[in-house]
Amino acid sequence: MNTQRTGIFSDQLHKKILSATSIVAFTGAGISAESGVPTFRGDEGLWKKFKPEELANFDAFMRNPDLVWEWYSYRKQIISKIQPNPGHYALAALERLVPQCAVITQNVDNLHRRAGSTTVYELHGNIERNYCIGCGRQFANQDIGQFNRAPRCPCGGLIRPDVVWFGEMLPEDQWNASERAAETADVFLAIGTSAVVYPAASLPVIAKRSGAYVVEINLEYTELSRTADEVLLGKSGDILPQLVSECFQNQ
Ligand code: BV8
Repeated sequence: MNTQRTGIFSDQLHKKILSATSIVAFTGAGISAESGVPTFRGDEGLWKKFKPEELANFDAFMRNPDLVWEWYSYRKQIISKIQPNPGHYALAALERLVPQCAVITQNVDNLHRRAGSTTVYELHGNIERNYCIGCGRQFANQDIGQFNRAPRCPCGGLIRPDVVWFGEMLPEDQWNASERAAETADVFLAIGTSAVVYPAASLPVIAKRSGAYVVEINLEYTELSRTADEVLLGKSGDILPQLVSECFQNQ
């Protein structure tokens, strides 16, 4: 039981964090919710209006490139207007306080890097990058402007967002680095994820099996809660800054 506590958090969690050589933060859409990025499966979640199979897969894109592109244009516009929140900044601060600290994110919004995290593994790509499905040429968002029709490359090929769609492999280098980080973590923080998308959702289990102390930070219990050593219910934008300042107040 982790009942013993001097501050908000259990003494056990304090001990684990302060003695950790490696801390991994595994994040999902929930960590960006307080920045104004809609989550996927919440009440007003992105998938509410659309079904993943309709939009976030290659066949849907080839069947109706303009509809899929319109959805990504809408999300790109949201992401171009938002800022990282205290949860992102707390993880960037943690990277400066712990010998090894990696962020493994399922998010495509680039907010961890914008908050100052430097070791960030993007499992599902990055919505600020795009590429031609014909010749592979890369395009930044500003190179292609805001289209509601799928833009075309000078070679004539369709341009798609550089995100991982359902049924697509994750970037091998990002997955391998994430698996290694999960296997060697002393503390594994699973933050703002419903833990239903694989293989990403297997990382907390890999960490647990490899001996990590697994802590879930979420508004509610999830598939992952039974695996976690501790579940901290609340907003990540509140909990993460409190956790970092309480554990490292003397540094
Ligand atoms: C693959 C990028 C190999 C695009 C995304 C059956 C069983 C198991 C697996 C499968 C299966 N059938 C198919 C599969 C594989 C499939 C899969 O897992 N499907 C699921 C749905 C069953 N996976 C794949 O296809 C993956 N590839 O397997 O490759 C392969 C290859 C070929 C053939 C076969 C296999 C690729 C998956 C990647 C899909 N791409 N996104 C885009 O963004 O447009 S997934 C999408 O979901 C996002 O990346 C998102 O990050 C991810 C997970 O969602 P969450 O981040 O968890 O967000 P969600 O809204 O669900 O939850 C938010 C949470 O935050 C909630 O719990 C909420 O309570 C909490 N929260 C909210 N606010 C706060 C908060 N917490 C704290 N503070 C707050 N303020």
